[in-house]
Amino acid sequence: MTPRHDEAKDLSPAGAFDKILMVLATMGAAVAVLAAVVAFRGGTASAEEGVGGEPHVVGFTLSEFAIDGPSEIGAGPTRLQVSNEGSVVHNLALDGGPSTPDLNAGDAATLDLGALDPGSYVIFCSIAGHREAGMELGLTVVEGATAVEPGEGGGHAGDDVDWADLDRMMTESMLAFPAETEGIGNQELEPTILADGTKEFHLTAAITPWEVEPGNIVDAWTYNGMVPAPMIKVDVGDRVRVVVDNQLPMGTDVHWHGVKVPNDMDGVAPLTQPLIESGDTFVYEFTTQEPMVAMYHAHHHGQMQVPNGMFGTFIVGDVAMPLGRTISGIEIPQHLEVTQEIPMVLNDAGVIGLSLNGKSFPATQPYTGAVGEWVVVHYYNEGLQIHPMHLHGFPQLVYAKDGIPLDSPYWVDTLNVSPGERYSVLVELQDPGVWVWHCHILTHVEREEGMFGMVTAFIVEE
Ligand SMILES: [Cu+2]
Repeated sequence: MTPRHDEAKDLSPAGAFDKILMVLATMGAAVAVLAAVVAFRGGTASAEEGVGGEPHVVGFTLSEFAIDGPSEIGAGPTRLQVSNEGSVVHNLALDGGPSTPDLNAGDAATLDLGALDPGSYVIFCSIAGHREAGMELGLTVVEGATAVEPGEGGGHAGDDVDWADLDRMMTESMLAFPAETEGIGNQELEPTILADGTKEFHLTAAITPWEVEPGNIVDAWTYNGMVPAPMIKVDVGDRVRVVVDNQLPMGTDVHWHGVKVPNDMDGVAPLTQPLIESGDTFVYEFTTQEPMVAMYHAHHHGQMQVPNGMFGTFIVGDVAMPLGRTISGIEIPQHLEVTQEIPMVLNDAGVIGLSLNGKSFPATQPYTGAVGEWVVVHYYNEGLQIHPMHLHGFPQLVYAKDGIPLDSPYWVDTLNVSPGERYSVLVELQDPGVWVWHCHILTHVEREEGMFGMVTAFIVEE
């Protein structure tokens, strides 16, 4: 096998069908149906036996988070025709071999694997977290085989789509909510008050087990063993001291995202401080200057440490709400009691994957309240993708962006939150019921096996 890297635009006869699928996807066709159609197509993917040294051409499709295609192919020169039918960037790599470039949604490429010897291979998507989320497929290369068998594990083959089974899996997955798991994130961290009034907090960074969904316990990278990390709440004007003990196998640092701090406290090793080596400690110290809805996370190898769990919320004082004002004809009471302040931390990668506050549905926390209550939600996106967060039933009044009060607050039913952003919203629980609350990128919440990921619900009582 002499693997080599090759790239080409989609020239396959299946290209037109791919486009129809894309249109269906953007029209918001039911995810389960789409997944089944994609799987059907995967099962009958074009495969041509090499003639006169011509390579086999084998089709594979990528989506969130599956690789659809044959699991068995013949030995010899092999070329994979790879198309991304998902909604985010994917690629396809042979373990220990070549990879396609990163493919945007709708893109395609050819991956030339050279002459494959008989044996077992693994192909996967190397985008952080995607392999762990299910984008991995075993590929058996068989001597003398001339026909490509449809995939066994990658979806339903041909006419065998069991629609009733898809219905059953979706229903069962939804009725499993809420499911208990070990560990709760965002627990408020109590400071030690020093003689001069300084609030001292202790964070220990380490790899610790974290149950993302029932039975799925991952090696998370955590502060004090929880995901999201402990919530730190201080007042404006507080002297804050945070002692960071690094028990990770590698260096780290902590960036106070959104908090105004001196440059040497900004947490960007090696530019503003030395790297906190494995086994070392570092002390951050600063005085808070203004109300802020902020967060903290690793900066060093953030692409790995943050999605794996090293993120937390950091609240300074109270950000002003537009009380007594009329927004788009709706009057906000001058005197309203906020009964809950909910941190909603979004993630989509690393070992944690698609999650709300470190948990994947049905292990996400349900929220409860009574008709007439007002609640505040602070969204934080610590992931790598955008997430349009949709709350059924009640409009959300966006009153602060990145902790900065808006001169013109506005109502939404879906709020797009990009990586690094924070939004603060005020919600009145107006009607009783189970009101689902989820990311509206449908592949972030549903897959063929049912509901998962970025979904929870507000359960409102009379
Ligand atoms: Cu999303």
